[in-house]
Order: sequence, then C-alpha cells, then structure tokens
Amino acid sequence: QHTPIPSPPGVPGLGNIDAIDSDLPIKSLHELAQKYGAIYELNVMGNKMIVINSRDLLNEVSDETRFYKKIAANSNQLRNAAGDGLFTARAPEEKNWGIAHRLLMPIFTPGSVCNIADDMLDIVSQLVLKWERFGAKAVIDTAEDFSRVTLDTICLTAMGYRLNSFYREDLHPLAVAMADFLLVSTKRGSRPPAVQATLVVENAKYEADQKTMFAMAEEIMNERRANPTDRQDVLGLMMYGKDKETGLSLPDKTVQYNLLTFLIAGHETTSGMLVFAVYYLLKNPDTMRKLRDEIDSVMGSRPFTTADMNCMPYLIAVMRETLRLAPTAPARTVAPFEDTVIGGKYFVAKDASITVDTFDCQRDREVWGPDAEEFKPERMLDGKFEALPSNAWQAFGFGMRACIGGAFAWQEAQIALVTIFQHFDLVMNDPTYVLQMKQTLSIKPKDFFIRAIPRKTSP
Ligand code: MNH
Repeated sequence: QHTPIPSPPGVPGLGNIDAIDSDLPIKSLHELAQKYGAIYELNVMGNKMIVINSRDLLNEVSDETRFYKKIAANSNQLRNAAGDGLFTARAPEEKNWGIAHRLLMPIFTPGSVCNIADDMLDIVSQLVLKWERFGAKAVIDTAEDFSRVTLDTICLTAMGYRLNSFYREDLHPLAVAMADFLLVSTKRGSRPPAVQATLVVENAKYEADQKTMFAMAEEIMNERRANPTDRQDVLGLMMYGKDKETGLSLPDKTVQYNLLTFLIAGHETTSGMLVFAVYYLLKNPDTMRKLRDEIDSVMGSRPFTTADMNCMPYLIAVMRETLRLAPTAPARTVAPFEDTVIGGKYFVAKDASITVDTFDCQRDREVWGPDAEEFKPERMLDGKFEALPSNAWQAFGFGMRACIGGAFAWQEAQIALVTIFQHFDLVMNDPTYVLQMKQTLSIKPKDFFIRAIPRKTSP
C-alpha cells in the first residue's frame, strides 16, 4: 500500500490556508521543508499541492516520459502578460511554443551568444561609468543598478532597442510596471479568487501595468517595421521567421507575449543572480580575494573578450555556488501524465501539481554534506561539479522546458562580474546586513546596499 504524504495539520474546510506567506512563498516552503523533509503536501481550500525537496525526488520527476511542465497558480497569472509565450505556454498543445522554440534555439547556443558579447560589455560599461562618477561615498541600490544592466542588455541584444536606463534618475517605467506585475502575479497565485475580487485598487493597477507592458511590446515591433534590417535577433526571427517544420510564423499577439516573456525572464533572474553573487562574495572575504586574484592574473586590466569566456574556473565556481544557494527562479511545477508512485511509496494522481522547491533541493545534505547552507565555491571546482549525481544542481530547469537563456545569462554574468571587479572594491554599506529576500517571480536580496570604491590599480 501507499504511504500517505506528510502534511501539516489544517483548519477544517480551509486546509493549510496559512501555510504560505504570499509575500515570500519561498520562505514558507523552506520552513516546511525543514519540518517535513523530502516531501509534503499542502491542501489550500481543496487545491492540493505536493512539494519536493530532495535530489532523489527531483531526479525522479525530471523524467520527461513520466512528467511534464504544468502551468499552475503563478504561471497562470503570468499568462496575463506572457500568454502562449515560451515560458507560460502549455506545450505541446499550444503550437506556438514549438514554433518559437525552433525559431529561437539556434541563436541561444553558446556559440551564437558570443556575437552579442560586445553589446553586453557596452551596457556594463555604462554601470562602471556611473559608479566611477558617483564615487566611493555613493550608496548603491545593488538590485536597482543590476536591473538596469540586465534589462537594457536583453532589450538591446534581443530587440535592438535601447532603454537607456543609466541615463535616467528613476527606473524605466517598463521596469517598474514589470516588477509590480510580477509581485502582484505571485500574490494572486496563492490567493483565493474571492479575496482577489475585493482588491479593487490592486486590480486596477495590475491592469494598468499590463497596458504599459503591451504598449512597449507594440512600440518595439513598430520600430522594427519602420526600420527594416536583416538582424537575426529574437525580434527579427519572431516577426519574420518561418518555422521549417510547420511552415508557420508566429501571430503578432504571440510575438508580443514572447517579447514580454524575454523582457521578464531575461532580466529578473540574471540581475538577482548578480546581487546574490556580490552578497555572498562580500560575506565571505576569502572567496572574494580568490576571485579577485584570478581576475587580476588572467585579465589584468584589458577588457573582456569572448576568448575569456569560461576561462576563469573560480569565477564559474562562484556563479554555480551562487545559483545553488540562491536559484533565482526558485521553484517550478511538474505533473505526471498518468497516476504514478514516486519515491517508491507516494501515490501521485495524473495531472496533480508537484512543486519542485529548487531552493531546498539544492541544499540536500545527502548531496552537499552538513555544510550545505554555506557558500563554498570550492565544492564546484576541479571536476566536482561534473561528478555530482544527476540533477543535484538544476538552477536552469530541465529538459525541453529548461531555460533557453542559460548560455546568455552565463555570458552576461561573467562579463558583468569580471568588469566590475576589475574596476572596483565593493563594500557593504551596512557591514551588519543580514540577508533577507524579496520575491517577485524570482528571488533577490532585499534592501542590500553597497558602495563601489574605484581601484587604485584600475586602468
Ligand atoms: Mn530562464 C525558463 C532559470 C535567465 C529565458 N529559466 C527557465 C526555467 C528556469 C530558468 C529554472 C524553467 C522554468 C520552469 O520549468 O518552469 N533563467 C533562469 C535563471 C536565469 C535565467 C536562473 C539567470 C541566472 N532565462 C534567462 C535569460 C533568458 C531566459 C537571460 C532570456 C534571454 N527562461 C527563459 C525562457 C524560458 C526560461 C524563454 C522558458 C523556456 C521554455 O519553456 O521553452
């Protein structure tokens, strides 16, 4: 017989209504994982949700013959702006997923993203210039400036459009609309519809944010129509490309959904990763010293080129370890095609939601040992990463629905981190800062401020 999945005691009729803090779901999941272990089940007003937190179970559900990506609570909300775009499409049923996937895959290989390295460096140079001009005393909102970098980068490289976020005091209105949209989408995902209906002010703002986002997507498309080019970027391929398999192209609406998908998915997660990397390096001065030594000896003061990509093993280890402890897309949802049993004993019904709590799976002590909570890039060095059991590290998701932008993000993060540490000594503005997280769709450190001291030896 099957073993029942552990579940917190609930309120009769309402179930585990208070189990998830809608402001910071990942914190609730983390606490539940510590209490219940590898698997537990929540029941929120009749909606069942199984959550898994171990490498073994993650490995099992990463079998595409048994499980598919399910568009559940949060993703359903995201569909308001991202529709049948790549991230939120129900594939394979929604044919536009396959069309967009086949059109775009070729430009997201490591070999192809090399072509946009100069544009990435262009945007990072704007950050360097700003920090140099502002000087050592200026207090920097780390998440804001990294958002400027990643949003301008995705917009320029994927759509040939300059947002120029570094040439304005406030954030670009698009950045604000997207952040608010994501924040509210996350909350809506864990709120009952009856409660949602009463939040009139929030709902009006939610609509307005979507208008702002679609207006930008339309403007980007109109700009391209007015200025024809044969640029084979995300925008060009989606607007003018024909899928070889079906002979079809994407409808305008789906192009818009995908533009918003790329603007969201292409900036939030990478900027969060950069903030976490800086946070962990500043909290662990030994790691910072090792990274700086590596950058100085490999790069000196010359600008990053594509030949330097993946040539700094400690940097790569820092990035992997950052995304282990802080997978900025901290959860994903799958479901089985058929009734099944997982972990050898837990029954899961066909189409039942299984949330992969990546944040906790990547802290599995069976894999990482008793110091799993500590930031140690050394555990990713010298072939140790390659020797990990399968799916022990899964920050970019899995299989056909894995992140399309992995190589893009990996390149962007290397360019940004190297260039920044070539130019600055970073310090925490408040040395007693204790990590708190903020969750929109992705996670990032909350209220984390730094100062950037120009290096005396810098070029
Ligand atoms: Mn990204 C899917 C993490 C950067 C575009 N991304 C995913 C998934 C994870 C993920 C996890 C799978 C989600 C799921 O199974 O539901 N992504 C990241 C992380 C970073 C990141 C941790 C940076 C660090 N992603 C990027 C960048 C882009 C991008 C940069 C665009 C240039 N990601 C996507 C798209 C998808 C996706 C598009 C959806 C792919 C699909 O389902 O076809």
